[in-house]
Amino acid sequence: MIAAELFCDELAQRGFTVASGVPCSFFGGPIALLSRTPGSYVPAANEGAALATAAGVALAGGRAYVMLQNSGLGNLVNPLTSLVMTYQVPVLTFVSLRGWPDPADDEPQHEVMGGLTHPLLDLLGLPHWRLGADDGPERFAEILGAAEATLEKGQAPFVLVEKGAVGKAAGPVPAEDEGRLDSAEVVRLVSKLADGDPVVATTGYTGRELFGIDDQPRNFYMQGSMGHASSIALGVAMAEPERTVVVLDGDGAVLMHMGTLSSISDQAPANLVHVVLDNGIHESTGGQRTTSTATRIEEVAVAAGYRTAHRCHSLDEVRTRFEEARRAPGPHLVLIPTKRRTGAVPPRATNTHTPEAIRDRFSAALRKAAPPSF
Ligand SMILES: Cc1ncc(C[n+]2csc(CCOP(=O)(O)OP(=O)(O)O)c2C)c(N)n1
Repeated sequence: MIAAELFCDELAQRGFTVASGVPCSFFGGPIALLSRTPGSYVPAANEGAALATAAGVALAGGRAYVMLQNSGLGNLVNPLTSLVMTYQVPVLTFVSLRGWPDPADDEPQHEVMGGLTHPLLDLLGLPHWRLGADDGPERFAEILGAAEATLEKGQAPFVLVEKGAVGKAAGPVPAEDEGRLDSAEVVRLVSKLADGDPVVATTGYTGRELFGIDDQPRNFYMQGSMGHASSIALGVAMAEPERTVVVLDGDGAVLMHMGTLSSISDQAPANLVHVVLDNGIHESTGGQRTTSTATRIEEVAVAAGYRTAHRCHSLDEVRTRFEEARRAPGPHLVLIPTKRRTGAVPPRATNTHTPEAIRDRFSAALRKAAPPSF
Protein backbone atom coordinates (compact mmCIF):
# COMPACT_ATOMS: atom_id res chain seq x y z
CA MET A 1 0.00 0.00 0.00
CA ILE A 2 1.11 3.56 -0.62
CA ALA A 3 0.05 6.41 1.65
CA ALA A 4 -2.55 8.86 0.32
CA GLU A 5 -0.05 11.67 0.95
CA LEU A 6 2.54 9.94 -1.21
CA PHE A 7 -0.02 9.37 -3.96
CA CYS A 8 -0.86 13.09 -4.10
CA ASP A 9 2.72 14.33 -3.59
CA GLU A 10 4.21 12.12 -6.32
CA LEU A 11 1.66 13.41 -8.80
CA ALA A 12 2.08 17.03 -7.69
CA GLN A 13 5.85 16.77 -8.07
CA ARG A 14 5.34 15.56 -11.62
CA GLY A 15 3.31 18.67 -12.42
CA PHE A 16 -0.24 17.38 -12.00
CA THR A 17 -1.95 20.39 -10.45
CA VAL A 18 -5.60 19.37 -10.75
CA ALA A 19 -7.56 16.16 -10.22
CA SER A 20 -11.17 15.41 -11.00
CA GLY A 21 -13.43 12.42 -10.57
CA VAL A 22 -16.44 10.73 -9.06
CA PRO A 23 -15.55 8.98 -5.81
CA CYS A 24 -14.86 5.36 -5.16
CA SER A 25 -13.98 4.47 -1.57
CA PHE A 26 -10.62 3.20 -2.91
CA PHE A 27 -9.67 6.86 -3.60
CA GLY A 28 -11.10 8.25 -0.38
CA GLY A 29 -7.61 9.16 0.92
CA PRO A 30 -6.38 11.23 -2.05
CA ILE A 31 -9.77 12.94 -2.53
CA ALA A 32 -9.84 13.89 1.16
CA LEU A 33 -6.34 15.38 0.99
CA LEU A 34 -6.89 17.25 -2.27
CA SER A 35 -10.21 18.62 -1.03
CA ARG A 36 -8.37 20.57 1.67
CA THR A 37 -6.98 22.91 -1.01
CA PRO A 38 -9.62 24.70 -3.10
CA GLY A 39 -9.11 24.15 -6.82
CA SER A 40 -7.11 20.95 -6.43
CA TYR A 41 -10.02 18.56 -6.85
CA VAL A 42 -13.08 19.03 -9.05
CA PRO A 43 -16.00 16.84 -7.85
CA ALA A 44 -17.43 16.01 -11.28
CA ALA A 45 -21.08 15.27 -11.93
CA ASN A 46 -20.09 12.11 -13.79
CA GLU A 47 -16.96 10.34 -14.96
CA GLY A 48 -17.17 11.63 -18.54
CA ALA A 49 -17.27 15.19 -17.25
CA ALA A 50 -14.24 14.46 -15.05
CA LEU A 51 -12.26 13.26 -18.06
CA ALA A 52 -13.32 16.24 -20.17
CA THR A 53 -12.29 18.64 -17.38
CA ALA A 54 -8.86 17.00 -17.21
CA ALA A 55 -8.65 17.22 -21.01
CA GLY A 56 -9.38 20.95 -20.79
CA VAL A 57 -6.50 21.41 -18.33
CA ALA A 58 -4.23 19.49 -20.73
CA LEU A 59 -5.37 21.56 -23.72
CA ALA A 60 -4.39 24.66 -21.78
CA GLY A 61 -0.90 23.23 -21.25
CA GLY A 62 -1.40 21.84 -17.74
CA ARG A 63 -1.54 18.36 -16.30
CA ALA A 64 -4.55 16.78 -14.65
CA TYR A 65 -5.60 13.31 -13.59
CA VAL A 66 -8.90 11.55 -13.11
CA MET A 67 -10.03 9.09 -10.41
CA LEU A 68 -13.08 6.88 -10.80
CA GLN A 69 -14.67 3.57 -9.96
CA ASN A 70 -14.68 1.04 -12.79
CA SER A 71 -18.49 1.09 -12.64
CA GLY A 72 -18.16 4.60 -14.12
CA LEU A 73 -16.12 3.49 -17.15
CA GLY A 74 -19.30 3.44 -19.20
CA ASN A 75 -19.81 7.15 -18.50
CA LEU A 76 -16.19 7.80 -19.50
CA VAL A 77 -15.95 5.89 -22.77
CA ASN A 78 -17.62 8.51 -24.95
CA PRO A 79 -15.28 11.44 -24.18
CA LEU A 80 -12.41 8.94 -23.94
CA THR A 81 -12.85 7.71 -27.51
CA SER A 82 -14.18 10.83 -29.22
CA LEU A 83 -12.23 13.52 -27.36
CA VAL A 84 -9.13 12.24 -25.59
CA MET A 85 -8.20 9.53 -28.08
CA THR A 86 -9.34 11.34 -31.23
CA TYR A 87 -7.61 14.64 -30.40
CA GLN A 88 -4.77 12.85 -28.61
CA VAL A 89 -5.07 14.89 -25.44
CA PRO A 90 -2.77 13.50 -22.74
CA VAL A 91 -4.76 12.64 -19.60
CA LEU A 92 -3.85 10.18 -16.85
CA THR A 93 -6.71 8.12 -15.38
CA PHE A 94 -6.86 6.01 -12.21
CA VAL A 95 -9.62 3.40 -12.11
CA SER A 96 -10.51 1.31 -9.08
CA LEU A 97 -10.91 -2.41 -9.60
CA ARG A 98 -14.24 -3.37 -8.04
CA GLY A 99 -15.39 -6.92 -8.76
CA TRP A 100 -11.86 -8.08 -9.46
CA PRO A 101 -10.04 -10.48 -9.17
CA ASP A 102 -12.91 -12.48 -7.65
CA PRO A 103 -16.39 -11.07 -8.34
CA ALA A 104 -17.78 -13.25 -5.54
CA ASP A 105 -15.95 -10.98 -3.07
CA ASP A 106 -17.90 -7.93 -4.22
CA GLU A 107 -21.47 -6.79 -4.88
CA PRO A 108 -23.29 -8.30 -7.88
CA GLN A 109 -23.37 -5.05 -9.88
CA HIS A 110 -19.56 -5.11 -10.10
CA GLU A 111 -19.28 -8.56 -11.62
CA VAL A 112 -19.56 -7.68 -15.32
CA MET A 113 -17.32 -4.61 -15.26
CA GLY A 114 -14.87 -6.26 -12.87
CA GLY A 115 -14.14 -8.90 -15.47
CA LEU A 116 -14.18 -6.42 -18.36
CA THR A 117 -11.97 -3.62 -17.07
CA HIS A 118 -8.65 -5.03 -18.32
CA PRO A 119 -10.05 -6.40 -21.63
CA LEU A 120 -11.88 -3.14 -22.34
CA LEU A 121 -8.67 -1.12 -22.09
CA ASP A 122 -6.90 -3.73 -24.23
CA LEU A 123 -9.65 -3.46 -26.81
CA LEU A 124 -9.27 0.31 -26.84
CA GLY A 125 -5.51 -0.13 -27.26
CA LEU A 126 -4.72 1.98 -24.21
CA PRO A 127 -1.61 1.51 -22.08
CA HIS A 128 -2.39 0.38 -18.54
CA TRP A 129 -0.70 -0.77 -15.37
CA ARG A 130 -1.99 -2.25 -12.14
CA LEU A 131 -1.20 -0.87 -8.71
CA GLY A 132 -1.59 -3.70 -6.21
CA ALA A 133 -2.19 -3.70 -2.48
CA ASP A 134 1.34 -5.05 -2.01
CA ASP A 135 3.00 -2.38 -4.16
CA GLY A 136 5.06 0.32 -2.49
CA PRO A 137 6.38 3.78 -3.44
CA GLU A 138 9.03 2.43 -5.86
CA ARG A 139 6.48 0.57 -7.93
CA PHE A 140 4.18 3.61 -7.93
CA ALA A 141 7.02 5.84 -9.18
CA GLU A 142 7.88 3.25 -11.83
CA ILE A 143 4.26 3.14 -13.04
CA LEU A 144 4.01 6.92 -13.14
CA GLY A 145 7.29 7.14 -15.06
CA ALA A 146 6.02 4.69 -17.67
CA ALA A 147 2.64 6.42 -17.84
CA GLU A 148 4.32 9.82 -18.33
CA ALA A 149 6.27 8.43 -21.28
CA THR A 150 2.96 7.55 -22.97
CA LEU A 151 1.50 10.98 -22.10
CA GLU A 152 4.39 12.55 -24.04
CA LYS A 153 3.12 10.65 -27.09
CA GLY A 154 -0.42 12.04 -26.63
CA GLN A 155 -1.78 8.79 -25.26
CA ALA A 156 -4.25 8.21 -22.44
CA PRO A 157 -2.63 5.92 -19.88
CA PHE A 158 -4.65 4.14 -17.19
CA VAL A 159 -3.61 2.88 -13.76
CA LEU A 160 -5.91 0.18 -12.37
CA VAL A 161 -6.02 0.35 -8.59
CA GLU A 162 -6.71 -2.67 -6.41
CA LYS A 163 -8.53 -2.54 -3.09
CA GLY A 164 -6.16 -1.42 -0.35
CA ALA A 165 -3.50 -0.10 -2.76
CA VAL A 166 -3.86 3.53 -1.60
CA GLY A 167 -4.17 4.58 2.05
CA LYS A 168 -6.90 6.60 3.73
CA ALA A 169 -6.84 10.17 5.07
CA ALA A 170 -9.14 12.41 7.04
CA GLY A 171 -11.30 14.71 4.94
CA PRO A 172 -12.32 18.31 5.55
CA VAL A 173 -14.51 19.06 8.57
CA PRO A 174 -18.09 17.94 7.76
CA ALA A 175 -20.72 20.60 7.14
CA GLU A 176 -23.06 21.68 9.92
CA ASP A 177 -25.99 19.34 10.52
CA GLU A 178 -28.29 22.14 11.66
CA GLY A 179 -31.64 22.09 9.86
CA ARG A 180 -30.99 18.62 8.47
CA LEU A 181 -33.18 15.60 9.14
CA ASP A 182 -32.27 12.04 9.97
CA SER A 183 -32.33 10.09 6.69
CA ALA A 184 -33.69 6.90 8.30
CA GLU A 185 -36.68 8.83 9.67
CA VAL A 186 -37.33 10.35 6.26
CA VAL A 187 -37.07 6.96 4.53
CA ARG A 188 -39.42 5.40 7.10
CA LEU A 189 -41.98 8.18 6.56
CA VAL A 190 -41.75 8.12 2.75
CA SER A 191 -42.13 4.34 2.68
CA LYS A 192 -45.25 4.67 4.82
CA LEU A 193 -46.64 7.47 2.66
CA ALA A 194 -45.99 5.42 -0.49
CA ASP A 195 -48.71 3.18 0.92
CA GLY A 196 -48.21 0.14 -1.30
CA ASP A 197 -47.16 2.07 -4.40
CA PRO A 198 -43.83 1.32 -6.11
CA VAL A 199 -40.64 2.90 -4.76
CA VAL A 200 -37.44 3.04 -6.81
CA ALA A 201 -34.49 3.56 -4.48
CA THR A 202 -31.10 4.85 -5.64
CA THR A 203 -27.82 3.00 -5.23
CA GLY A 204 -25.75 3.06 -2.06
CA TYR A 205 -26.90 3.71 1.47
CA THR A 206 -30.40 4.97 0.55
CA GLY A 207 -31.53 1.68 -0.98
CA ARG A 208 -29.95 -0.18 1.90
CA GLU A 209 -31.75 2.01 4.39
CA LEU A 210 -35.11 1.39 2.69
CA PHE A 211 -34.39 -2.34 2.62
CA GLY A 212 -33.47 -2.32 6.33
CA ILE A 213 -36.49 -0.27 7.39
CA ASP A 214 -39.29 -1.64 5.24
CA ASP A 215 -38.45 -4.43 2.80
CA GLN A 216 -41.37 -4.78 0.39
CA PRO A 217 -41.77 -6.48 -3.00
CA ARG A 218 -42.87 -3.11 -4.44
CA ASN A 219 -39.42 -1.64 -3.69
CA PHE A 220 -36.84 -1.67 -6.46
CA TYR A 221 -33.41 -1.47 -4.81
CA MET A 222 -30.80 -0.24 -7.25
CA GLN A 223 -27.23 -1.32 -6.78
CA GLY A 224 -25.23 0.54 -9.39
CA SER A 225 -26.71 2.47 -12.36
CA MET A 226 -26.02 5.61 -10.35
CA GLY A 227 -28.21 8.53 -11.39
CA HIS A 228 -30.79 6.45 -13.23
CA ALA A 229 -33.39 5.85 -10.49
CA SER A 230 -35.57 8.68 -11.79
CA SER A 231 -35.37 7.38 -15.38
CA ILE A 232 -36.45 3.92 -14.23
CA ALA A 233 -39.31 5.55 -12.34
CA LEU A 234 -40.25 7.55 -15.44
CA GLY A 235 -40.60 4.33 -17.40
CA VAL A 236 -42.64 2.72 -14.65
CA ALA A 237 -44.83 5.82 -14.29
CA MET A 238 -45.55 5.88 -18.02
CA ALA A 239 -46.40 2.17 -18.06
CA GLU A 240 -48.53 2.39 -14.89
CA PRO A 241 -50.30 5.76 -15.11
CA GLU A 242 -52.86 4.80 -12.48
CA ARG A 243 -50.31 4.39 -9.68
CA THR A 244 -48.11 6.88 -7.93
CA VAL A 245 -44.45 6.06 -8.51
CA VAL A 246 -41.98 7.24 -5.87
CA VAL A 247 -38.26 7.76 -6.45
CA LEU A 248 -35.91 7.88 -3.47
CA ASP A 249 -32.82 9.62 -4.79
CA GLY A 250 -29.50 11.08 -3.57
CA ASP A 251 -27.99 14.47 -4.41
CA GLY A 252 -24.89 12.90 -5.98
CA ALA A 253 -27.07 10.64 -8.09
CA VAL A 254 -29.38 13.46 -9.27
CA LEU A 255 -26.40 15.62 -10.17
CA MET A 256 -24.77 12.76 -12.12
CA HIS A 257 -27.55 12.72 -14.75
CA MET A 258 -29.33 15.98 -14.13
CA GLY A 259 -30.62 16.15 -17.71
CA THR A 260 -33.16 13.53 -16.65
CA LEU A 261 -35.05 16.29 -14.81
CA SER A 262 -35.77 17.76 -18.23
CA SER A 263 -36.78 14.41 -19.75
CA ILE A 264 -39.19 13.83 -16.87
CA SER A 265 -40.61 17.34 -17.26
CA ASP A 266 -41.02 16.82 -20.98
CA GLN A 267 -43.03 13.62 -20.49
CA ALA A 268 -44.76 15.15 -17.45
CA PRO A 269 -45.89 11.94 -15.75
CA ALA A 270 -48.71 13.10 -13.45
CA ASN A 271 -47.99 10.21 -11.09
CA LEU A 272 -44.29 10.68 -10.30
CA VAL A 273 -43.01 11.90 -6.91
CA HIS A 274 -39.26 12.42 -6.78
CA VAL A 275 -37.87 12.48 -3.24
CA VAL A 276 -34.26 13.64 -2.91
CA LEU A 277 -32.20 13.06 0.25
CA ASP A 278 -29.64 15.85 -0.02
CA ASN A 279 -26.83 15.27 2.46
CA GLY A 280 -24.30 17.24 0.37
CA ILE A 281 -21.97 14.27 0.19
CA HIS A 282 -21.37 10.95 -1.53
CA GLU A 283 -21.92 9.21 1.77
CA SER A 284 -21.85 5.67 0.40
CA THR A 285 -18.26 6.04 -0.79
CA GLY A 286 -16.92 7.74 2.34
CA GLY A 287 -18.47 11.21 2.48
CA GLN A 288 -16.76 13.13 -0.32
CA ARG A 289 -18.64 16.34 -1.04
CA THR A 290 -21.04 16.71 -3.94
CA THR A 291 -21.77 20.07 -5.53
CA SER A 292 -25.27 20.36 -4.11
CA THR A 293 -24.20 23.34 -2.00
CA ALA A 294 -23.61 25.21 -5.28
CA THR A 295 -26.89 24.08 -6.84
CA ARG A 296 -30.35 24.04 -5.32
CA ILE A 297 -31.74 20.91 -6.92
CA GLU A 298 -35.38 21.84 -6.23
CA GLU A 299 -34.93 25.12 -8.10
CA VAL A 300 -33.38 23.26 -11.04
CA ALA A 301 -36.35 20.87 -11.02
CA VAL A 302 -38.82 23.77 -11.26
CA ALA A 303 -36.75 25.41 -13.98
CA ALA A 304 -36.63 22.07 -15.80
CA GLY A 305 -40.41 21.89 -15.78
CA TYR A 306 -41.53 19.92 -12.69
CA ARG A 307 -44.98 21.05 -11.56
CA THR A 308 -43.76 21.65 -8.00
CA ALA A 309 -40.56 21.25 -6.01
CA HIS A 310 -40.05 22.00 -2.33
CA ARG A 311 -37.24 21.90 0.23
CA CYS A 312 -38.49 20.47 3.52
CA HIS A 313 -36.97 20.98 6.95
CA SER A 314 -39.32 18.87 9.09
CA LEU A 315 -41.03 15.51 8.85
CA ASP A 316 -44.40 17.30 9.02
CA GLU A 317 -43.43 19.34 6.00
CA VAL A 318 -42.34 16.19 4.14
CA ARG A 319 -45.71 14.61 4.90
CA THR A 320 -47.66 17.70 3.77
CA ARG A 321 -45.71 18.10 0.53
CA PHE A 322 -45.90 14.40 -0.25
CA GLU A 323 -49.66 14.27 0.29
CA GLU A 324 -50.12 17.40 -1.87
CA ALA A 325 -47.97 15.75 -4.54
CA ARG A 326 -50.15 12.66 -4.52
CA ARG A 327 -53.30 14.73 -5.01
CA ALA A 328 -52.15 17.10 -7.79
CA PRO A 329 -50.74 16.09 -11.20
CA GLY A 330 -46.95 15.85 -11.21
CA PRO A 331 -44.10 15.47 -11.67
CA HIS A 332 -43.24 16.74 -8.19
CA LEU A 333 -39.98 16.91 -6.28
CA VAL A 334 -39.56 16.90 -2.52
CA LEU A 335 -36.01 17.64 -1.33
CA ILE A 336 -34.93 17.04 2.23
CA PRO A 337 -31.54 18.16 3.58
CA THR A 338 -30.36 15.14 5.57
CA LYS A 339 -27.59 14.51 8.10
CA ARG A 340 -24.60 12.29 7.68
CA ARG A 341 -25.68 8.84 8.85
CA THR A 342 -24.42 7.49 12.15
CA GLY A 343 -24.40 3.93 13.39
CA ALA A 344 -24.43 0.74 11.38
CA VAL A 345 -25.57 0.91 7.78
CA PRO A 346 -28.20 -1.73 6.98
CA PRO A 347 -27.13 -4.71 4.88
CA ARG A 348 -27.49 -4.72 1.13
CA ALA A 349 -30.74 -6.03 -0.34
CA THR A 350 -28.73 -8.47 -2.46
CA ASN A 351 -27.45 -10.17 0.70
CA THR A 352 -31.02 -11.46 1.03
CA HIS A 353 -32.55 -11.31 -2.46
CA THR A 354 -30.85 -11.99 -5.78
CA PRO A 355 -31.11 -9.18 -8.37
CA GLU A 356 -33.49 -11.40 -10.34
CA ALA A 357 -35.69 -11.84 -7.27
CA ILE A 358 -35.78 -8.07 -6.73
CA ARG A 359 -36.81 -7.66 -10.38
CA ASP A 360 -39.51 -10.34 -10.25
CA ARG A 361 -41.00 -9.20 -6.95
CA PHE A 362 -41.16 -5.63 -8.19
CA SER A 363 -42.72 -6.53 -11.53
CA ALA A 364 -45.23 -8.81 -9.87
CA ALA A 365 -46.18 -6.11 -7.36
CA LEU A 366 -46.68 -3.67 -10.22
CA ARG A 367 -48.78 -5.92 -12.34
CA LYS A 368 -50.50 -7.64 -9.45
CA ALA A 369 -50.04 -10.81 -11.45
CA ALA A 370 -47.58 -13.63 -11.81
CA PRO A 371 -43.98 -12.50 -12.44
CA PRO A 372 -43.38 -11.89 -16.13
CA SER A 373 -40.98 -14.17 -17.94
CA PHE A 374 -37.96 -12.24 -19.20
C1 LIG B 1 -21.30 5.48 -12.40
C2 LIG B 1 -20.94 5.31 -10.97
N1 LIG B 1 -19.96 6.06 -10.44
C3 LIG B 1 -19.60 5.89 -9.13
C4 LIG B 1 -20.23 4.99 -8.35
C5 LIG B 1 -19.81 4.77 -6.90
N2 LIG B 1 -20.84 5.26 -5.99
C6 LIG B 1 -21.74 4.42 -5.40
S1 LIG B 1 -22.80 5.19 -4.40
C7 LIG B 1 -22.05 6.67 -4.69
C8 LIG B 1 -22.47 7.92 -3.97
C9 LIG B 1 -23.89 8.34 -4.26
O1 LIG B 1 -24.08 9.62 -3.70
P1 LIG B 1 -25.52 10.16 -3.33
O2 LIG B 1 -26.44 9.94 -4.47
O3 LIG B 1 -25.37 11.57 -2.88
O4 LIG B 1 -26.00 9.22 -2.15
P2 LIG B 1 -25.36 8.96 -0.69
O5 LIG B 1 -24.23 8.02 -0.92
O6 LIG B 1 -24.95 10.26 -0.11
O7 LIG B 1 -26.48 8.30 0.07
C10 LIG B 1 -20.99 6.55 -5.59
C11 LIG B 1 -20.14 7.66 -6.05
C12 LIG B 1 -21.26 4.22 -8.95
N3 LIG B 1 -21.95 3.31 -8.28
N4 LIG B 1 -21.58 4.40 -10.25
